[in-house]
Amino acid sequence: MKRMSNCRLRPARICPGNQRQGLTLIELLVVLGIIVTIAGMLLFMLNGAREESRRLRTVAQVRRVNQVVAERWEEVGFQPVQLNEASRNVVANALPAAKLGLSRNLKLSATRELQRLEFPDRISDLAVFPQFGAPTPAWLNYRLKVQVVFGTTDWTEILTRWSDDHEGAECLYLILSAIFDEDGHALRFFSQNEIGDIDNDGMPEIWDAWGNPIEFLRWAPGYLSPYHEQNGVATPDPFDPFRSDPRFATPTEYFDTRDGIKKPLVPFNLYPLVFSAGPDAVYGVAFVNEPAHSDGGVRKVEYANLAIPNDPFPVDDGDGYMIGATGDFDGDGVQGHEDNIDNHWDIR
Ligand SMILES: [Ca+2]
Ligand SMILES: [Ca+2]
Ligand SMILES: [Ca+2]
Ligand SMILES: [Ca+2]
Repeated sequence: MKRMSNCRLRPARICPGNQRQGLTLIELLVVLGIIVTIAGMLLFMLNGAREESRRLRTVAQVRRVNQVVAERWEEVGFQPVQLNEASRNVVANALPAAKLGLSRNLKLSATRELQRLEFPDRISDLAVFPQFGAPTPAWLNYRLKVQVVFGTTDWTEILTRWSDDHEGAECLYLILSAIFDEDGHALRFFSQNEIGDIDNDGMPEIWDAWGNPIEFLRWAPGYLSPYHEQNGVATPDPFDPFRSDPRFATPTEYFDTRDGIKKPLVPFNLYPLVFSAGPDAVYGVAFVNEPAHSDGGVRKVEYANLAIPNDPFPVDDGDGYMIGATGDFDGDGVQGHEDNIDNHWDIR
């Protein structure tokens, strides 16, 4: 009885027993439309949440890497250095008035050499024996690990197999595998699914939450950040307390990517750069070998190594870019670095 009376009040089509049953096509389409819209919104929210969780995971990874690297960076940079025999002879043969300055300058070069050996960021840092100082235990250890990975001590063979794609990320993997505390090496902070080999050359990298290698540059003088004011007067190189780098007296020029103007370069504070390409998988940083750039857009810039050994402050690559400079290198109109996650901007 109750059902009958209800039915009179309702539209005819939803009552059983009436002639028209079900929905009209238009109504069906409207309902479907609403369902699709709601599903789309849910999916959008879910995707947003998933992207946010990836971002947070990657920030945590970069923070972990940075903790390990920063601690070691200070240790290495402030370590007292001894001059090798060749350098001592150079000082001994110098004019008395020049001895002190020369000795400080050579010690600065020795410190930078130490930074290079302890923080390799390219294959050549490990393939070529140091020209300026002696090999360090950490450097020999990295070499040994490379030999184990490739199963040979023949570096000619290693160099045919170890590709320079993502070499910074691969060196970072080696660095973390060789830094120990009382509980073990620093790689233990990363699970198996955070480590992979994206370029299939046998040498692993640490992957961000989007499955791309976390890249590494020991010196990134072109990278603009709160650490890199590019003003050696206000924020000088902390490892050069006597300002013995000759450019303090006679600055060379560098290309300021902010305004495109060449300016006098006075050596400034440099800090290692650890960075994820972010959701767009594009690094947009000069030097990094990006697969997306393989058709000529690769920005591979070398550190200068001419008059000053291991000079971290090259002027530019002839195209106006210093190592670490950012830009739209694949020319698609998007600055690839803007969604990156790094240890300069994102974990302070
Ligand atoms: Ca590689
Ligand atoms: Ca690899
Ligand atoms: Ca990016
Ligand atoms: Ca781009």
